[in-house]
Amino acid sequence: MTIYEGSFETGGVRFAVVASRFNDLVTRRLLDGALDAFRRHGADEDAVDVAWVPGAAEIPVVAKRLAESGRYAAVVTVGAVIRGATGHYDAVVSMVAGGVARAALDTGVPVLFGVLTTDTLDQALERSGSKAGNKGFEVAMAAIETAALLRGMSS
Ligand code: INI
Repeated sequence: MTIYEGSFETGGVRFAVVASRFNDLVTRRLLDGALDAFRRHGADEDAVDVAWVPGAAEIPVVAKRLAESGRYAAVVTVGAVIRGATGHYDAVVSMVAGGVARAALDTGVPVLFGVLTTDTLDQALERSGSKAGNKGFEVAMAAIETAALLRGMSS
């Protein structure tokens, strides 16, 4: 029996993060969490590139471009879609969730979903470094693990 399992070794590969500026009070904290996870697991600062997009709806096209470049073992996305008073919420959530999944499946490169979808700003702040952890840190860990798993499967 063969069991494939990832590890939390970054192994000298490169990662990219796509971060959206909309609600950047939240998304900067998610980005910091992601960068902290990469750094604490041995990735050099130079091994991680960051691309800023205007809003979560723009994440998929940029994540796909980075994934298909062949330069990155995984691409992490961070964003914050907050229901608030906007009628945009459902459209933006569906664009970003479907687009991120497609970017991963179309390229074969893990594209991790670190976009918070919450009813309120407080809920988003809770998930970006206060009492409910930091989603950016979590998805970067998942990126490291999935990249290591794929490396193991192809060696
Ligand atoms: N983009 C977000 O990242 N978060 C939001 O909460 C949001 N709301 O509420 O509208 C949002 N809208 C902008 C959208 O992502 C695009 O940038 C815009 O529609 C242009 O395509």
